[in-house]
Amino acid sequence: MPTTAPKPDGRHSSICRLCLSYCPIEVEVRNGMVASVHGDPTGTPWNGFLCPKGRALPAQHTAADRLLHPVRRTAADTFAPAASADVIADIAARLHGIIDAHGPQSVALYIGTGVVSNPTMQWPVAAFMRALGSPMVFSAATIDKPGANVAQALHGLWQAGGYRMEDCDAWLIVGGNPVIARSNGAPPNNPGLRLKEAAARGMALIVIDPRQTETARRARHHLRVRPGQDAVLLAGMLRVILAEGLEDREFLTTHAQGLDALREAVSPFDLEFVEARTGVPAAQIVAAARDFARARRAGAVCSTGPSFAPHGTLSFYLALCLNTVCGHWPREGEPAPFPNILLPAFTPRAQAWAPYPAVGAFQLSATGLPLNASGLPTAGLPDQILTDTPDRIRALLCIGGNPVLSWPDQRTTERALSALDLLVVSDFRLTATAELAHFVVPPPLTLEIPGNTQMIEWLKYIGVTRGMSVPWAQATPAIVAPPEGADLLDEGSFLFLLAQRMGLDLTLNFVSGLGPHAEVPLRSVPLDMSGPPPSLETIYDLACAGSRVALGQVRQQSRGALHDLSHVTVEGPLPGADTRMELADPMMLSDLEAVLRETRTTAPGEVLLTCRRVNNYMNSVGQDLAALGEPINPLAMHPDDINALGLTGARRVLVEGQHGTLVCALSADNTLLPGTASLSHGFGGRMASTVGAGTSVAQLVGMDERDPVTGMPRMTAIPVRVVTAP
Ligand SMILES: Nc1nc2c(c(=O)[nH]1)N[C@H]1C(S)=C(S)[C@@H](COP(=O)(O)OP(=O)(O)OC[C@H]3O[C@@H](n4cnc5c(=O)[nH]c(N)nc54)[C@H](O)[C@@H]3O)O[C@H]1N2
Ligand SMILES: Nc1nc2c(c(=O)[nH]1)N[C@H]1C(S)=C(S)[C@@H](COP(=O)(O)OP(=O)(O)OC[C@H]3O[C@@H](n4cnc5c(=O)[nH]c(N)nc54)[C@H](O)[C@@H]3O)O[C@H]1N2
Ligand code: SF4
Ligand SMILES: [Mo]
Repeated sequence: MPTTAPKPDGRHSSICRLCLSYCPIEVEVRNGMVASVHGDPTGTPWNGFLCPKGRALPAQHTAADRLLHPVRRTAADTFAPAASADVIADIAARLHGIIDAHGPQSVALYIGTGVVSNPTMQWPVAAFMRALGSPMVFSAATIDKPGANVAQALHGLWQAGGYRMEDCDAWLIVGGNPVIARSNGAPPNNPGLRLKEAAARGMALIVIDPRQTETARRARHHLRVRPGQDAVLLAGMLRVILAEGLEDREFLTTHAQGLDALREAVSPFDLEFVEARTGVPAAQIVAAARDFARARRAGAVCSTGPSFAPHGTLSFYLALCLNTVCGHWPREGEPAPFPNILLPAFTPRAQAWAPYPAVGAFQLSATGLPLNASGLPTAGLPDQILTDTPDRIRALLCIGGNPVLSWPDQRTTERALSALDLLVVSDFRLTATAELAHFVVPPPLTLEIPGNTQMIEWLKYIGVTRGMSVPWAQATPAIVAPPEGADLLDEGSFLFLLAQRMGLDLTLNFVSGLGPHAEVPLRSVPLDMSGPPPSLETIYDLACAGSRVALGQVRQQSRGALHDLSHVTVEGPLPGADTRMELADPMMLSDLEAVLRETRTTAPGEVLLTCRRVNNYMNSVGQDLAALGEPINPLAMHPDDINALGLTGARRVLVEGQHGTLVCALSADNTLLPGTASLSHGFGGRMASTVGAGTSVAQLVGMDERDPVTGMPRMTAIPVRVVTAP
């Protein structure tokens, strides 16, 4: 529950927390309400940046469709308002009934991207499920970039992390567009400007993307890969580097193993083969590989493009191999690239962490999908609800997520959610998912709760070259109070009160690090269950305990501040250390061989549908706000394809895939690679309803091609036909 007193009328410093850029803002408060939001102009490392989503924060807070009190489904299938205390009592009773009959495993929890807006939810969420005794914890991370964590487990890690882009002479982004998506693959602070500055100082930006994105336009080498062929291209680059002797032999001798096996595995990926498969001219591959390898410092980062394609984990793995083969890891004496600010102080070392298990023993019985280094595969959740085995999931708590529009195979998702005995949604509006819920419990919005920048620092654990690359920290109190008369519960308080009602004890666990390689030992903090829930500031105090810079100090600098952490340098390895990173994981090399043999081609008339993000919307958030324009989500195609397929002049088209069809608007877009099309996700509503604007691409995504480890289905490079809509 928000505990900080709201601010008086006037301008106040805060942080936009709609995406992981966490832009510093100034909020104009009038009559106790958010009147307008501006980028903070006072010389922050964001340079006053603010995007349309941030400007629309006031509209989000005052939206007419915002839920201001819990609702429960009635016998007549409508929603009736209810007091939060009553709703908690009802949910507790129903959970007790389900657990008594079927065991704790029948209760699952899904935590979505809402965690970006209120990170305090993550610890009580995990604590609640531990207390319940259910392993069924799912998150949006496993339909985002699960291959990142699995690849890091298979490859091992560099204890000091990867380089920051700001220090690099070459930088490789595979299937990401940080100029628009902001938080992936470039510094979080105004990535568009940072990429421009980097290009101006001569950094070789290499972008692998079928589309000529806003990011690719700033690149020295834009490799316009055919969708789904990233592993082939990365293997080809590795082959060039090894054939030309550009590897860092000294580094490899001490810190890696498996070089000979990797060399052999990539040897069939010669330039002729790679050009034919990827569509990227051989000369470009060679030039990019040389720039990457010869750089004094460089980094490679994969984002959603390769993640959503088949062999996603392999692409992440090969990107790590590129870093290691070229020795692009920070050495002893260099400044620590990601030293932690609001995360605990730790000792970054020029030493490898050995690989660790990528797959756990627990499996989802319906699909056989295992618990893996990124968590339990969300794409296996619907089957685990629809299965008729005794261990089926019967209740789902959905916290800050919108499965109907974000999970693959929308038809199956809706069928599964409708089959639940209990669906509880924490969201601030009646989303396509909330429409299927038995209870919806709305939280306060970002400017009504405190926050700080710790969350961005976490990104380094899900991608070694990501995270807070400027030593910046900021904290914000709640700026305004929730609307008068509202009955709102932040996610942690909701779960605390539910646990209290169910007689469960919650213990918050704080970890920083990956797998077994925590930077500091795990801290467990049992909560006092006898009184009210801890305030969000209390949870932040616990989460930031032992931080390199004290949260109390950060709170006092309300505009945020840079901290001089230049004294934190990379230290030498521990004496006798002989841990190595692995270049030839057997599972990865056998997947590479499978890639080599693949002969999939598109049939005549088919195009490959790709994913993309748009500036005005954060996944499914914002489409209801008039301030952000009309949410159309047209299918984008290259004008030549529109011509060739006889679609010239068509306003609406029918997109037919193996898993469904979709009617959508058509737009000509000459940034697309001919033979591809693109659609964003998060638009539209339920399949049967007319609620929601734009079209939901989840209707075209299937689940039959799930990665055996991460469960990631094919969410890009989907073959479709496009015809004029009747
Ligand atoms: N404005 C805005 N910002 C966001 C979001 C948003 O919805 N809107 N969402 C947030 C979230 S949850 C995430 S995970 C991040 C995602 O951040 P990014 O991963 O940067 O997302 P995109 O901008 O969609 O970039 C993906 C790119 O992959 C390309 N691509 C598609 N298929 C392939 C392929 O097979 N191979 C390669 N190499 N490229 C391919 C697409 O053309 C696209 O340019 O953005 C976050 N930030
Ligand atoms: N086809 C296709 N599918 C995709 C993707 C794609 O590009 N294409 N992208 C994938 C990726 S990268 C991701 S991360 C997932 C996203 O999957 P989800 O996280 O399930 O989807 P979102 O649309 O981000 O839903 C976030 C929900 O949280 C709510 N919310 C926002 N802030 C708060 C808050 O503070 N508290 C609470 N309780 N709720 C809040 C919002 O209203 C919204 O309904 O989707 C994945 N699915
Ligand atoms: S990029 Fe836009 S949505 Fe993201 S934090 Fe900044 S202003 Fe907010
Ligand atoms: Mo995501």
